[in-house]
Amino acid sequence: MKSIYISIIFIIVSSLTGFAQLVPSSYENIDYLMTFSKESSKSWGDDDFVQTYFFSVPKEHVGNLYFRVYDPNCSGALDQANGTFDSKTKFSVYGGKDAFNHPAAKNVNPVRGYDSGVLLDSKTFGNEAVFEEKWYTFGPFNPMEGDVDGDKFVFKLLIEGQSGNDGNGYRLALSSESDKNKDVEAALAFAYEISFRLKSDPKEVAHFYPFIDPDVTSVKQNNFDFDGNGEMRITSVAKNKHKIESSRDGEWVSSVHKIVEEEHNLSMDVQIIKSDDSGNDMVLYLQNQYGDAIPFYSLPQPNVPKYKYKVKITLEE
Ligand SMILES: [Ca+2]
Ligand SMILES: [Ca+2]
Ligand SMILES: [Ca+2]
Repeated sequence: MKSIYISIIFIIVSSLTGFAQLVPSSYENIDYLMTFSKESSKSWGDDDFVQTYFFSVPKEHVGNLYFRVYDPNCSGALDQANGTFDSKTKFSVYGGKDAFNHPAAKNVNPVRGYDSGVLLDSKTFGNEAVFEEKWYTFGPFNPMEGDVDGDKFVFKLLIEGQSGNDGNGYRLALSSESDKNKDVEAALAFAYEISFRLKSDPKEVAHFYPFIDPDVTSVKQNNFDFDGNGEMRITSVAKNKHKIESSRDGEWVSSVHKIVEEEHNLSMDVQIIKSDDSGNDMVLYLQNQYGDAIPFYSLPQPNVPKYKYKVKITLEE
């Protein structure tokens, strides 16, 4: 009885605090997404000055949708100054045919067609103090304005560094209300490449949750500009803190890791562990054996993966 009672309390507390469509999520344990403007050197930690995020909503959802951005301006505590804050960042919401399904939309680089679909709304932010550590809301949108993908509608948010050379730190949320973050049931946030700021405290481990489809036999992880600042590893049902290659300042590195059947249809946990309290912005993406990028969900699917000892069952002696 006591355990049932505790479970009920846990569910209530989770529903109040566990915003499923907040990016970064509490599971990821990073401070902010980080997008630099075009005149910045890539060695500040952003390789292409464009971040793409997707939000999928079940077709049966009824009611308006809102996309919200926390601290959209580039001027203040969450942002990275390079000289004075003189950068512009454009936030755009896309729906309609091909917003998600165009192959370029899922490319890790802003190749031709990355901005596919119908532009529903956009706004460019500079160093306006009025947006400092405040939420800005796009919408309302009708779910049917999204790109049809099976039993879901998918929307795309593009965050593009424009003129200037500073880094814009921000958070994103999908919400069913305009003035606060309220989850849309069973909606998911995901991206194919993430450009982000790690927490300063080296005791805080960052986590990313790539989802492994049944046809994946190996993954190639690629990371940029970790500054040789610690180590990276993968945990899954079959990998126990498996160490992976991590990058130095301004460089890309990659490493390939075999996938076993037990890891299919689950998220893996890519962990980043810093060795000191320096500020650090970097980029991460994974590819399957065909070179296609693998989605990171802001929530692990179906939950945080744990290594299982003796996961391999051998039928013969
Ligand atoms: Ca500047
Ligand atoms: Ca900002
Ligand atoms: Ca860095």
